[in-house]
Amino acid sequence: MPQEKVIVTAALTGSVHYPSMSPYLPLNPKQIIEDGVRSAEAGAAVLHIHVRNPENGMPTPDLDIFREVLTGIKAKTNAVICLSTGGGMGMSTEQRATPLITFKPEMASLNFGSMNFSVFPGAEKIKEWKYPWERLAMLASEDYIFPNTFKTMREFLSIFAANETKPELELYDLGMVNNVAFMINRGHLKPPVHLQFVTGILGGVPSTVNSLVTLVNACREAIGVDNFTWSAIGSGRYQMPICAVALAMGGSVRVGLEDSLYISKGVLAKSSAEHVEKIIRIMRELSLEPATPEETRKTLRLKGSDKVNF
Ligand code: KMH
Ligand code: ZN
Repeated sequence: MPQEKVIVTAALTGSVHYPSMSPYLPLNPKQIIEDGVRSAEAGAAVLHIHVRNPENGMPTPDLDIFREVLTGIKAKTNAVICLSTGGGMGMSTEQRATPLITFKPEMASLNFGSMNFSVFPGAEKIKEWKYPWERLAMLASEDYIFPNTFKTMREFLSIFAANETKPELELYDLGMVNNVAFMINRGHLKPPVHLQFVTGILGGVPSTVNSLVTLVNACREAIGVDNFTWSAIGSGRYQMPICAVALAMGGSVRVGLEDSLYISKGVLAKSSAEHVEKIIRIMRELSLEPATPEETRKTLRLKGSDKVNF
């Protein structure tokens, strides 16, 4: 049976899209804050946050930029902040962990296995580059392995526990389900865990109905039906179709410019808020309601926005 309330997450800028791909990708703190506030007003209960160097749009672990964005969003919305610990390509594990340790958010992403993570085919479509680093970074991703070893995951999980931050486990492939079950069995993770199934990344599962059904069923078997909540991401063109499948299966959804730059065929989205409005229109047609931030805190057992360090 589908759930009645759906947690809508807006992922505002991420690190897999590049400034040359869309003039609407928010790059500086003011733009990220504005898009976050608009997305929350449109009905997103969770805002997933990366930050970028305002000079050139490159993903950065800079704590001052994070602080500006986090405090700016918190001043204007009650939305749950879900910090990224995936960071950007080439960031060290320490650089990915420091924002979590510093700001102690209610929630943060945790990528649950190492994988090829590539965006290089996208470089062929770009005619004019805004910044020189973009082309080099995109092409370098052909040889990139996103490192999330068992030791890294274990160390991250102890940081999450020490800060009472709820991990949102990002699963890109079937083997990662096994990683979750293993970490629960070893006592490094306490159920119920919250999972984010990511489809359509080159290096992970394709964006198909079967991928999502297989991942969810594998979790039901390996982790137990009552031991997880979940949400789904469809990358690029498959953002809305995968979210629609997730809704039909009783899951929650993530939208936003981190995952797709388009709002419809050939039309760039001007803000993640447009995606939020669109998925909520689809939800209402399916008699589903968006969860409020407070309902989300209750469902995911979050510590509360008064216990973060920003
Ligand atoms: N960029 C997405 C494919 C993270 O930030 O830790 C997954 C993601 C991971 O959001
Ligand atoms: Zn992210």
